Amino acid sequence: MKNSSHPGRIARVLRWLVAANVYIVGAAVFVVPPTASAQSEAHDAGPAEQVAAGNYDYNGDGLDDVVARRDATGNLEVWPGDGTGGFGTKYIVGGGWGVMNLIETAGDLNNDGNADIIAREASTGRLWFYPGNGTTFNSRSSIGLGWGVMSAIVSGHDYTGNGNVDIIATEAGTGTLWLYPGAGTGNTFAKRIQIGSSFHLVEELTAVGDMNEDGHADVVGVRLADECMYFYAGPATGQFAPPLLFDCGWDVMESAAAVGDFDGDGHADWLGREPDHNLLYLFKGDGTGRYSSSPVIDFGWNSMTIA
Ligand SMILES: [Ca+2]
Ligand SMILES: [Ca+2]
Ligand SMILES: [Ca+2]
Ligand SMILES: [Ca+2]
Repeated sequence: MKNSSHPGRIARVLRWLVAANVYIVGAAVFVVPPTASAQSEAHDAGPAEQVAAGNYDYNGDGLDDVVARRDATGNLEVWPGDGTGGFGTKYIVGGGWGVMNLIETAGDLNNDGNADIIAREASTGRLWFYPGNGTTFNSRSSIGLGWGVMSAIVSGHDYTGNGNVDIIATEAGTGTLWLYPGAGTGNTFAKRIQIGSSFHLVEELTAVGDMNEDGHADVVGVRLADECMYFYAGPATGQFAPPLLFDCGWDVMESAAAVGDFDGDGHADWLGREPDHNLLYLFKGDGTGRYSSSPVIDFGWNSMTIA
């Protein structure tokens, strides 16, 4: 997918149609989650917005933001969301992030109300916890060593149902998908649990939150076999539901990233980047696991690593 020479002409055309709000891709291939509508009613009856969207507010204004590293400088930047799908003025929160080979949003991992991030140090494989303070980040602490064997590490949501944010990671060599149950402190986790297998065949694993609003956080990922994105409905019993195909054409896309409810309509959304045209897309979740449209919201993000 990151190889832009990969044949993807049809997918690229479809992508542009989607950008023009012609919903061919989603309409053609999406399979509706079988229990989505019934459980959406339960969601409507309860205060589940926090579950659906997660915490992506890094500047403390209540609106979801994007964190990204400018790769040329190693600076970490906060791009404040404006609540309607656009950005306010970005600001730099610090330098030296070039030593990290993974930076991910982590929601409120330590339960203090501020969105946090995790990052993996390339030279050591150590995973670091950076607690947000509503503007930048407080002093980091170590989650632990050994994370270099993971091809994906995502966080930001509670997958066990105890109210604490967890980490999910794919072990590259075995394809095992691991769940690390969070303890609510940011840097301590209970014994990991295997929640999936063959995830080495899935890239762009993204902890998008509760996209179908059934009270359980979900993930999406792109299968290498067909470059299509699949929806993995969140677990009620520790395992994800069988994947549902919902969006193809990801041979021309990359950098899927969770972003909370970025347009402020109450449904969790996610980002994706098209490197050929250096465009940043917002996939607007519709509350059923699908997205209603995917407008281009910015350009020039090829030089960034999106957390
Ligand atoms: Ca914000
Ligand atoms: Ca926090
Ligand atoms: Ca869900
Ligand atoms: Ca939304």
